[in-house]
Amino acid sequence: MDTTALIVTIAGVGLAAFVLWYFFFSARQTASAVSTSGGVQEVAITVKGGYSPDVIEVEHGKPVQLSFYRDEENSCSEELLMPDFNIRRDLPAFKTTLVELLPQQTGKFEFTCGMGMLRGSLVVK
Ligand SMILES: [Cu+2]
Repeated sequence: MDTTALIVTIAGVGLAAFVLWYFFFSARQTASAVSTSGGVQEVAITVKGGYSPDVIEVEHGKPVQLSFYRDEENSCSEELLMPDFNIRRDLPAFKTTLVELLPQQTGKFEFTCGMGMLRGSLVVK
């Protein structure tokens, strides 16, 4: 193996490691809900090639209001599914859509786009 091949190999391995790190670690963003005086737990989520934040922590037994702002027209994210809460909602582009739910049980509940490609989770404590 000559020097050029070695450099290309190292660069390739480095790039692969970066891509893995990016998808599995850096993309995780956790946010805790902020309770209003009325006791509603509010979280704002931006939808653009994914959900940001994509891990949302709330407390059980109190109403939750998620406001999804869809900052793109990419059809991938036009539908939001929260199967554990029987929620299926259209998210119009460049608009905020409010999704309200009452988490009764603790646990981790996934939400995804209509195709299951974009993923986030609601962690109920
Ligand atoms: Cu999708």
